[in-house]
Amino acid sequence: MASSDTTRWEMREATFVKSSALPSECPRPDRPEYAFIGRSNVGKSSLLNMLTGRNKLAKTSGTPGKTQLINHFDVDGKWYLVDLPGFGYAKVSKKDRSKWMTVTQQYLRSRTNLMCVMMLVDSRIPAQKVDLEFMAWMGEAGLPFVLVFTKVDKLNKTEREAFLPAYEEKMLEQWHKMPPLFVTSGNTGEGREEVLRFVAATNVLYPD
Ligand SMILES: Nc1nc2c(ncn2[C@@H]2O[C@H](COP(=O)(O)OP(=O)(O)O)[C@@H](O)[C@H]2O)c(=O)[nH]1
Ligand SMILES: [Mg+2]
Repeated sequence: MASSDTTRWEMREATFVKSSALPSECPRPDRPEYAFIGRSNVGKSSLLNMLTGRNKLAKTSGTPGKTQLINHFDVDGKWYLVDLPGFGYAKVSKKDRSKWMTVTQQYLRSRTNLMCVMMLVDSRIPAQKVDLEFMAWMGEAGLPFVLVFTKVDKLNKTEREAFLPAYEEKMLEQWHKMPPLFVTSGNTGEGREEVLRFVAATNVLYPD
């Protein structure tokens, strides 16, 4: 029953499934899927590790722009977490950036099992044009997404009170209302329960 399933949010085991260069190489879309997207270095791999409680599941790195593949992780044999290549890294050539955009948009459009995109943004950085443009594209494509603020452990008290209203103000120039949002830290585990509860509640909507 849906109502009881949403109370079971804790996950047991996450395992790496495969890395794909193209959407056509991805695992069969036979279970609900959640994709992490965001600029290089925003903390995608760290968040994935934090959620799954496995420090080295996704490779994290101080060198941005490293993940160039679509990485699928299975959670409890029930759903997929997907770590997508980061975008917007200054040192990546224009050609590589447009290749990234093509592959990513193809992936997002073709995954029939994609429940929601998790758009990661760094809580220390003001709303970025590339991020806002990408969200606009998702809106037009009819792709549901949530906002996940990362690295909140790096904020002092004043910054912590200010970042969300500032981001909302910028985003509401473009949107009527805010999407669901989560405030997280890969370092402290903040936001883990909220994100996993959201996934559990959304998994219930997956057609059998
Ligand atoms: N303090 C802090 N550092 C983080 C957090 N998440 C990621 N980082 C650091 O930010 C850098 C990029 O993280 P990574 O997960 O590889 O980003 P990705 O490129 O989006 O996958 C690494 O040096 C991480 O240690 C966080 O929540 N808090
Ligand atoms: Mg990464």
